[in-house]
Amino acid sequence: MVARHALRARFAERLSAHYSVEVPAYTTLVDVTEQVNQDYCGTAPSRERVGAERHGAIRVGTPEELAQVCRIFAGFGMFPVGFYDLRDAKPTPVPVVSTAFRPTSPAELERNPFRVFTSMLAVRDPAFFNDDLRPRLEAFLARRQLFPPRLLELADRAAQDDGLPPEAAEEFVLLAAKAFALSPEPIDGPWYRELEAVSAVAADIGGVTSTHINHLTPRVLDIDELYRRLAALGLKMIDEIQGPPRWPGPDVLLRQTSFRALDEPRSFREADGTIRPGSLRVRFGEVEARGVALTKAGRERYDQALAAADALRAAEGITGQQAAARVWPDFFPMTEAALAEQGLGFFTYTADNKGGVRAAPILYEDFLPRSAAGIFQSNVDEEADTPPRPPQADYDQDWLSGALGHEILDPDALYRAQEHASRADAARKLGLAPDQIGRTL
Ligand code: OOG
Ligand code: NI
Repeated sequence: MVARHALRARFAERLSAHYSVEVPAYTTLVDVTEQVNQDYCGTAPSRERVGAERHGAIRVGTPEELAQVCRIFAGFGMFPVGFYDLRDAKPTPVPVVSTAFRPTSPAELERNPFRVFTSMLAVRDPAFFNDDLRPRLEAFLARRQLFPPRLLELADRAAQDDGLPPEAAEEFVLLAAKAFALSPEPIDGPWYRELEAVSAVAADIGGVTSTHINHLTPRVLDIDELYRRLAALGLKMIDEIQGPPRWPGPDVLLRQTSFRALDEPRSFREADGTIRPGSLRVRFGEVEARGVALTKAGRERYDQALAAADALRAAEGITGQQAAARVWPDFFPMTEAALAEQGLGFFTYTADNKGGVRAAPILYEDFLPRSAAGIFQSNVDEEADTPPRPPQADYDQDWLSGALGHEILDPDALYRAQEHASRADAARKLGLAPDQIGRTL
């Protein structure tokens, strides 16, 4: 039997191999990331894990497609965690609602933490799609088949048996990777452009008959250094780093940055039936650095810090990262110990032999809606002029769980459970009550 975690590792590897052929700059990104990680003198908790660590992003069009994605990822031991609504993103809304598929237990994350940020087009939302366009978009999406029945069948078997025999395992990984590879099919030119006028993301999802990995992101241990090295190599970094700033205190949550990929050749079928060569530039390279997972109280601080940084940035005309670095000490303590004591971050607690307790930060395994919106935005050629309007269709977390046929798990609850289990364990070893260990929940 090939266990699900091994299937997941092979799947991530295969996607990475495909993607480096499709987007050559990705190879540079991975190489430089590996150099930076090697040079990094900090204490990386698990070098093995970091070396293989990737997240991908995919985008689908319908609840049915999303339910199929959910079955495929379940075959790799990846489950929907977190709900992200990017329709009210500022300054430009993105017409999607999203979740992330990932392993959920600490042991499975350690084996291979591959995760995929997965978005579904908000077709029903009249803020984006009017009564003329919507039925045609729905009909287009209803006609396509993203995943062959055999892939779904193998996925269901892998999920049920927690793995597959070697031959079926190979077939499963192959079919899954193929389903997310870029299709050479000509694109319907007029249709693609009509959607593009509404939103580049809508065209990327609903303008073609297949889906594809939009980006594949390695994890780096020093993202500022990586940013400098990539820029020095002449890669066009489109953005400053998104998320928390570099500062002397503990890194929290997630910091990400990206670069524009080059034009990718695609052919277009025009209205008169001719096929003409063209190009699209929707796929890109992204890299991320991960820090401590924050509690609800910590997340509130984070939101306050971002708001303060926004205000400072607007007032002084400095970059978002500069502004965040200035305001950060007003909101976050300088040490991990203080993050734990103040109940702002999640930690695991381990009893040592001398009756003491060691706290270790729990890594943030999820995404940030605002950074995600920034990543979406910064990588489309020119965003259509979608005026910010409140989302109008009720795509909420419950609705998305129903569409998936699987409950969307709450990231906060997962971190809390992990912290709680470690505290209970340490307490048992030391003959104490769980709430005597570390801070009280
Ligand atoms: C997903 C964008 C979000 C991230 O890292 O926050 C994302 C997409 O572009 O489809 O991947
Ligand atoms: Ni990403």
